Amino acid sequence: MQMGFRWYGSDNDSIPLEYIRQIPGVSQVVGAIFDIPAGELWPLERIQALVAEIEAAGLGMDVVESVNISDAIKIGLPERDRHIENYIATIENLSKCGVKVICYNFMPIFDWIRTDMRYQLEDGSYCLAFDSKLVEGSVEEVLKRVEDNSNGYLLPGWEPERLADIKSLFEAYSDVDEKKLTDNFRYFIQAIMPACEKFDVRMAVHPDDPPRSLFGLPRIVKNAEDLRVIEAFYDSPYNGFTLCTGSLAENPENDVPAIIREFVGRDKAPFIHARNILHTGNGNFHESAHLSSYGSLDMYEVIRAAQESGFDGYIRPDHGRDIWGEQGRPGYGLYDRGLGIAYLNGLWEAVSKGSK
Ligand code: CS2
Ligand code: MN
Repeated sequence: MQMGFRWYGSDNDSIPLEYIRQIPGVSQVVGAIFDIPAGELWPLERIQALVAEIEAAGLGMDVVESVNISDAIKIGLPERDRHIENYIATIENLSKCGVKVICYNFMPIFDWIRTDMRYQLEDGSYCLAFDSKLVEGSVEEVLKRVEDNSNGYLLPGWEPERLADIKSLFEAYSDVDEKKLTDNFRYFIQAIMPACEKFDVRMAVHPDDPPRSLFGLPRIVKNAEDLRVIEAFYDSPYNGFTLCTGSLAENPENDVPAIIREFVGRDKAPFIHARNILHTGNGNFHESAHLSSYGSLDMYEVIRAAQESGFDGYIRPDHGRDIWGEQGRPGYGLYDRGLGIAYLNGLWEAVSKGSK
């Protein structure tokens, strides 16, 4: 297991690499280049510069999150083939810089969605929360509501230039149902897999968050059944998953340790996001401290499932709360993710010693 920490780059992240280096057990930065639009090529020099900066701080960048998939690929527009060529060239460039895993998602239009970016918990800390009632209504109303709650930060995929065009984006998806999205996903995977094998880069799709349809848009990475369909597109360790415990657990029907056992057991999950959430009824939830007793997920069982199925990939804490007065990028502050790592390390050591 190698522990990582997501970082948005020196221009975009208030956390210095030197601090990340001081969190016990962290060897990896999960990084990305954020200013290149989906569909375009990541130039070799840009990746080299990022890796050099991370390595100078004594860390590595084996995992990139995300190389985003363009709407053209998801919708199946003619320019998808050019975007796929760029994706393949990006895989080659990443491989030249030592990258082993690409985390990505296949959600139409939006990445993860919360309705409150600064929900206060009883202990005074702040976290991200989701209230199903607040995603009812027109997309414009919902966007406005979420933006007003976003503490000045943007949710991924919520860049103003994209949102300005939200109506036409929705129109472009109007005939994309689950079947068509699945077909387009298969087309993409089958096109890039030979390059992944050649350049030794594993694809790891992140589950939809939350794992259900919103605004009438199809969602196809929600549960074990969906993962099996994706696995069958191309059965190879290079076509794998990021098992995000929080995202999957947002549907109480998902048995997260069982999903870990199944897909890690078949060597299809090179990357785990560890996060806890608390169900609050009616499909609502908020994120919580990582500790099992604070959320609906048993993190001991999560780590035990990973270890017992032979997990030797990368793991990172996913979102953390804002604590100790920090007002970080929502979900991506330093302190609570640091605490999460200390806890995950403790669980990992306890499970491994207990099984001897
Ligand atoms: C991440 C996702 O912040 C998060 O919740 O887990 O945004 C993840 O990076 C993407 O969905 C992967 O493309
Ligand atoms: Mn995640």
